[in-house]
Amino acid sequence: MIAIEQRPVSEIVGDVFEGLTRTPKSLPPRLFYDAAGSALFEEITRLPEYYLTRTESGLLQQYARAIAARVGTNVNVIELGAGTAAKTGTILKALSQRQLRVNYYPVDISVSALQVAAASLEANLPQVRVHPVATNYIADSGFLDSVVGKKLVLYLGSSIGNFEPDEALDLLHRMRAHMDVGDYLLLGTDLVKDTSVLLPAYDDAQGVTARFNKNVLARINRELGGNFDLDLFRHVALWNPDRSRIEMHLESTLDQTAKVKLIGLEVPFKKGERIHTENSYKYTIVSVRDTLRSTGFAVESTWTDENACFGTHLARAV
Ligand code: AVJ
Repeated sequence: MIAIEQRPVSEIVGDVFEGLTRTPKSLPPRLFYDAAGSALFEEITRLPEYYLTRTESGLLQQYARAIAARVGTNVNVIELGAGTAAKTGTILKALSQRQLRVNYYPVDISVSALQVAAASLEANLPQVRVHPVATNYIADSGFLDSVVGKKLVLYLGSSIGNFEPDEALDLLHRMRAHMDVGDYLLLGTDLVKDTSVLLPAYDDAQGVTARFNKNVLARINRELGGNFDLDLFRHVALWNPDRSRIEMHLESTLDQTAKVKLIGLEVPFKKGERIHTENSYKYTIVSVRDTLRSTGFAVESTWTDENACFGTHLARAV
């Protein structure tokens, strides 16, 4: 038998090949989140311009008791894309004041993030039983069936904003299919607002978002032997009013060709040509209600901050 030595094929090969050979070029936002990119995203959430995380945390703190009162007792909490679950403690605490034990199922693709979540919650909230679920909730919603009893599904942080509207409908529809009438969904969405607030959130003064965006090229260099020169690309964030979304792009500042050695790819760029790296859809309270209504939910409450920057919506499966 001949032993063929194999180096593990990076999981990003398909995305990179497809994205960089099509016109116009694009790369999916999931490529942002390797260890370096996840650390940069954490840094983004603390930027003065990035109002989303702090506004949502404030809303959850302010309304946790109201949310707990509304969903009632004997609820099991499932959080999609939980990450390190930094914002979830307030909700779990409010619930644990009304029921003896709270089962909490953080769902994330990152095992290391789930470990952080479990460790901090178990230390701080002994009534909470943490059951981490390491899976891709977008591809697989079957894990919801293993949770017995009443459910409160959390989908926070405006994560839904990365989906095309039809994909968002599809995801909510599939979630609903694994829920019973009377179960609850708590959804966090960023809201449409003036570009003077929206744009700096995606193009901050310290350039952290630019580094986050360019990390996708750095990652291709690291994992696939690419030779992208990060200084020859410009971070572009723009508001697309027709589609109600922030777009992020990487724009080539000159005619150039990059190589990606491990997949034998040459990628030519014209000066000004862009790689589309992210869409971040912004909703209105009306569009959230319509989206939820058409996927089998009824919004019972929407909470927003005083500037109506961010919405936290509690919806009941009907
Ligand atoms: C994690 C998708 C909610 O769209 O605001 C932050 C990602 N991109 N800055 C967002 C992101 C650039 C973020 N989400």
